[in-house]
Amino acid sequence: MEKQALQQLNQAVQTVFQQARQHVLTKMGEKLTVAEKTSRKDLVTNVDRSNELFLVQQLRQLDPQAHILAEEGLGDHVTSLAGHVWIVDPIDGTMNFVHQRNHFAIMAGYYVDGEPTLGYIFDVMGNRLYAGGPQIGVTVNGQPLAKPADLPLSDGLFGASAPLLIHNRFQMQAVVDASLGPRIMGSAGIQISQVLAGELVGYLSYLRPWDFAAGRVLAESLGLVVSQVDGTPVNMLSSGAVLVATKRAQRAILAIVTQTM
Ligand code: 2AM
Ligand code: CA
Ligand code: CA
Ligand code: CA
Repeated sequence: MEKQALQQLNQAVQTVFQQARQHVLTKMGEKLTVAEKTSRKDLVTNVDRSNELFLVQQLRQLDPQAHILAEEGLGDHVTSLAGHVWIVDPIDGTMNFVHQRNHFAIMAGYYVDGEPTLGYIFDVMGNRLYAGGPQIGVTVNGQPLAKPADLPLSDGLFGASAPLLIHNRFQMQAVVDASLGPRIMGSAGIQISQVLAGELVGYLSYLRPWDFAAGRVLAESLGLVVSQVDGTPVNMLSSGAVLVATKRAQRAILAIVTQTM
C-alpha cells in the first residue's frame, strides 16, 4: 500500500481505538457478565464480545475488502493471509480485566498479503496507544517511539508466561535465570508493549494469532525480532510458542532453548 494511504488508515484506526477504549471504560462501570471458555482460567465477558463487535464493524467500514480474524468469533472465517487481513483481540488479559480492572489491552494487527503492515496495542488503564508499522514508524500517543537498545539477555528483565515458567517448558527457568529476572503481567499485549518500550529484553509465551499479531508488526518495526522458539518464522494463522526479543537476547535464548530440543 502507498505510504499516504497507510498514514490515512493509521489515523482513522487510532480514532476507532480511542472510541473502543471509551466503550470499554463505560462498560467497566456496569455489571460484567463473565463466562468460562475452556477452563476456570480462560474467561470471556460481555465486554470482550461488545468491543469485538464494535471493532469489527468499524474496521470493516475503513477497509471493506479486508478479512477479519477476531478471537471471540464475531469476524470472518479466515483461512488465508491473501489480501488485506485484520487480526483482532478485543480485550487481551481478560483475567486481569475481571479481577484487577487494570493491565489489559485492545489490539489489532493488519497484514497485507501476509506482510506485517499496521499494529495497535492500547494499554487501556495506562492510556498508552502504541501504533504504526514498518513503513510509517511507531508512535505512543502520537509521539515517535525510539528503537529500544539491543540489550543482551544478561542485562535485562525477561517477560515470562506463568504456564511456561511453572512447567519449565522450553527451558524457561534457565532463560529467566540468565536474565536479570522474570516479570509476569498476564497480558501478552502489555508484556509485548514493555519489550517495545525497552523495559523487557524479551517475552516468551504460548500464543494464538490475535495475541501477537499487533505486537509482531510493532516489534519488527522497531528492530526487535519475533520468531518461534527454534528461531523459525511465526505463522499468523496458527498457535505456538512465540518469542519477541532484542536481537542479542534472542541469540542467547535460542542457544538455551535449542540445547535440549
Ligand atoms: P486473552 O486474555 O485475550 O485470552 C495470559 O493469560 C495471556 O495469555 C493473555 O494475553 C491471554 O489472552 C493469553 N492466552 C492465550 N491463550 C490463553 C488461554 N487458553 N487461556 C487464558 N489466556 C490465554
Ligand atoms: Ca481469551
Ligand atoms: Ca489475547
Ligand atoms: Ca482476548
